Amino acid sequence: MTETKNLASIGVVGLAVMGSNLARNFAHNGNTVAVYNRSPEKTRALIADHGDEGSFIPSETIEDFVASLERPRKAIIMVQAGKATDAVISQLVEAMDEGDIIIDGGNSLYTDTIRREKEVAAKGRHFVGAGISGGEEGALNGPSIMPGGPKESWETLGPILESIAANVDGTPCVTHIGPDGAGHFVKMVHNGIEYADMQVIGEAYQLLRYGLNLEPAAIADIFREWNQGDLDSYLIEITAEVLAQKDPATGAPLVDVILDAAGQKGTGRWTAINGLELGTPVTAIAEAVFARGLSSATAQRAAAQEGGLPAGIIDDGGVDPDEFVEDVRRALYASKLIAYSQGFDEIKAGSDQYGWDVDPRDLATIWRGGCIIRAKFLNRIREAYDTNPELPALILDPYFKGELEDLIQPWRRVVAAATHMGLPVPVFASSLSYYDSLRAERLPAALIQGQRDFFGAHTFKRTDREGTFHIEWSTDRSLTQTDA
Ligand code: NBP
Repeated sequence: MTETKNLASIGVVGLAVMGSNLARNFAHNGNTVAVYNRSPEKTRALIADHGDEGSFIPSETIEDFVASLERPRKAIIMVQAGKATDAVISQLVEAMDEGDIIIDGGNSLYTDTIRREKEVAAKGRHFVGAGISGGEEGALNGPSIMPGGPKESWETLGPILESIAANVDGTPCVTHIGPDGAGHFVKMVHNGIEYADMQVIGEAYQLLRYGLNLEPAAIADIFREWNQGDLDSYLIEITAEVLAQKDPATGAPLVDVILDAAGQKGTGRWTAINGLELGTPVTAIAEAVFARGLSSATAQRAAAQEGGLPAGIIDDGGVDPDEFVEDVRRALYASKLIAYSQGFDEIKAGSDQYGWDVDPRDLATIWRGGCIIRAKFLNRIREAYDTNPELPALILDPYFKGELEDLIQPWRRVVAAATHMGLPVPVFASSLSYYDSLRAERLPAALIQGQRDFFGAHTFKRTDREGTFHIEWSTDRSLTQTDA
């Protein structure tokens, strides 16, 4: 291919589920798209099945692919995260020229993105790690896109990414998040929030199903109704669809024939690990990741059931069924609020640590469409950060504080009832404990500091005076100031 031919404004490398749909989305929106996949069959299949949907330039070598791009060349990598991404980056760096832009649209770990940007920049090319959310459907019809990387690259890339992103109230669901790994970091936390959001929906289902003994179809109706109010979101909407679905093989409710062992690909786990590393409690997200892990420990669960672990006295929690449905809705809403509040805390902590200057308003804006956690509720989050960009915690926003006035009592009732019913609600319960910890005037951390000083002379601070202190525990138990 020579450069006198029509050139593509953007290229996509990797034409599996995400890449092929993204390439079609670019083409549908008037862009000429260069496409390349390691195995040429996928490239040929894309052109055979969808070549008439827009302007594609297929290539079967990376060199031809690069030659088919207009300058500065812009190529989005949509291959498996990890080694495959590194391999494709090396090939592109080799084939491209100074000033060209390599975009990694996969679910890469943000620390890999930071490393890659340095390596690619050292070779005179630009590198942008961009989180892309929305799965297959989003990639085709409009995802939410979270690009990091240098600001100059955003100026070149912005218009083309805006052309394919989801759009809410005239605003595209894409913006420059911040330098180097900021985009992938934010996408990671987005996925962590998604884990928590799915788990709280699961816990609500569990309570209605096994606490109130409602059938899946009846619970589907409840979720449909919930989707008309504060909980209006993509995840609640699809939950109703899944619960209403019958198994084509047996006619039983589909949810009853699906093995209850949840899979995961790692982004939730990264969010939890990162929360631990930053010292930011993302308990709702971590509990959701652990809940998936526990569900998949099928052998251990079977042994626990066979072993007949004592359940204690189980009862119906003394609940009125109608009131309980509404209580569960409120407990779900409250726990979800905690998950988002913690997720935004983690983003702030990461942004501070790496100097990214991420604006929480941008996230609340671009997550309103295209992505899996899209929800009406994000408008409220945007308003909260619009009013006070320096909010110490999302739940301290006056609107959400007002909501919590209505949510707190039902939330307590539901956690108590779940305990009576013997039903697990790890995120509902841990989120309530987090909330009570945040509000508590005194925490048992004082006792822990005393213990640490006892066994390890780790010292402690006092409430009544400045300085660092130690008790001579093994001798006369006198007080010494260690920093005097
Ligand atoms: P996969 O993650 O399943 O990756 C398959 C693609 O990677 C194929 O094009 C394959 O080429 C290519 N590839 C591999 Br594997 N090793 C390669 C190598 N060494 N060199 C060149 N190409 C290689 O694809 P996906 O599900 O479309 O996801 C793409 C990216 O988007 C991933 O990072 C994923 O985490 C992320 N993502 C996925 C979703 C989703 O809903 N699926 C959502 C959001 C983000 P081949 O055809 O020659 O084997």
